Amino acid sequence: MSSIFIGNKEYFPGIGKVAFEGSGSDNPLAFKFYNPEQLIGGKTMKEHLRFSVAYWHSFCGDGSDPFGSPTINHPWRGNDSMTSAKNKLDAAFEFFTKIDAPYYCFHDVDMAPEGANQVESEKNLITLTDMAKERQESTGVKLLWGTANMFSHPRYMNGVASNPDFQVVGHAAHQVKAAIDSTIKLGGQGYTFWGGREGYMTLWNTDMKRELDHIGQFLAMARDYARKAGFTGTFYIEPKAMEPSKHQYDFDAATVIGFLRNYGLDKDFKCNIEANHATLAGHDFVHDLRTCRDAGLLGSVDANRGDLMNGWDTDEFPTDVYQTTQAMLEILAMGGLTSGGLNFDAKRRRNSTDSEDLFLAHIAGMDAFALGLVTAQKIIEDGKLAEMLKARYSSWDSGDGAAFEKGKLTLEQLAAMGEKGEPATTSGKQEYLESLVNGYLFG
Ligand code: XLS
Ligand code: CA
Ligand code: CA
Repeated sequence: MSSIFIGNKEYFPGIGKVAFEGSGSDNPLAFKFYNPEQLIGGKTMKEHLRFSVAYWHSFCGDGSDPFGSPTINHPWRGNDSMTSAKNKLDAAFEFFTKIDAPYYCFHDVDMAPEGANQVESEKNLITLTDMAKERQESTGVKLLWGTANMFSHPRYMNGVASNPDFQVVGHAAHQVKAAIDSTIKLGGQGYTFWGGREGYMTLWNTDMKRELDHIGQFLAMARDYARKAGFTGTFYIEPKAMEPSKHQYDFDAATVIGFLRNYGLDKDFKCNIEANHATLAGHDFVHDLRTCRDAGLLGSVDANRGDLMNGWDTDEFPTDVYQTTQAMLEILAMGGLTSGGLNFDAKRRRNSTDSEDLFLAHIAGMDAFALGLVTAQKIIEDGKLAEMLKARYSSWDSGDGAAFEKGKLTLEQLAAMGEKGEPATTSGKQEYLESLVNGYLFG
């Protein structure tokens, strides 16, 4: 095993480049199902899956939670915040290279420490992103999307663009402009807005219509600036129902799609769907993916999963192959991801304290999505599910059903058809379909 290090130090010693060894391997630090070069329906797994590592959970998260202090020790901590940030960057690129992830995503403050004011923060960001650019060039790792963290700082406690105080919006604009500049410099394929504080706690103090108008206006300004500065990638809005706000404006995919269309943003913006956020809205992950696909607005995916027993954002690594299969079916059905990817917005558990756990967690997620991809392709090639779906709707394919779809019937004509007697009782065959899916998974 050869050492890989990006700066002067190897941060994950004893771990080499993770390779595909197949399902028979008992090496925990090998892929069992993710074989980057394997062809699935004419494209390699690597091209289909477009994996990305989230900078925040992987290199900033330390296992602390509201009840306890950190459990994970990061060996890149230095004597001051800029030294730590530079070391962390090297550790991150070492990890991306070893885990063989083609992409990463970051918030401004994940990579560069905040300064005493916005101007200093931007200076730090420029220094670190200049370094990141060099690291990208030397390793070949690319930026999937950039974003600004506009939810941690106390100035945003009442919202960002939705803040009742106009002064706050100027600060937000400064931060977004700097984050967009960095994303463009790093060749980012996307730019994400997750409105963590864009919501409200009580309607007693909230003018909802005005706040939404302000968000629409702010996003249009950000888009116009980025396009003028040469950004050709996709903007994403990431829905989330709650947490930290009681009610967030970007509640779920359907809400975001309506918002984008309402404010004329749907040509430049798409959705970035996170599995755990869909379940917080009371939907299955696949429901939000399908909603976006049907609207032509599925851009990218934050690949994680929640815990269905509780109502918060646990950001677990996605290891449920049933869910990854459903997700990959949606992605294949829309012709694959283009500028988006599968970004592991997931954190290892507080109790997963060994530094190899970061690798094991990503391997588990990458293998689960590879299995999902293989199974989804099997389902498509076999065609039985699609055939049954088509048959279920066949009464719309010809005759009066087709005339209805073409808008050629009046309500009176339709009502007359209702006099023909009771329709037949037709089974939905749900249990059979579910057993077919189990056959593709385990057969
Ligand atoms: C938080 C969100 C956040 C976005 C990026 O719940 O998932 O991490 O993905 O700001
Ligand atoms: Ca996310
Ligand atoms: Ca989340």
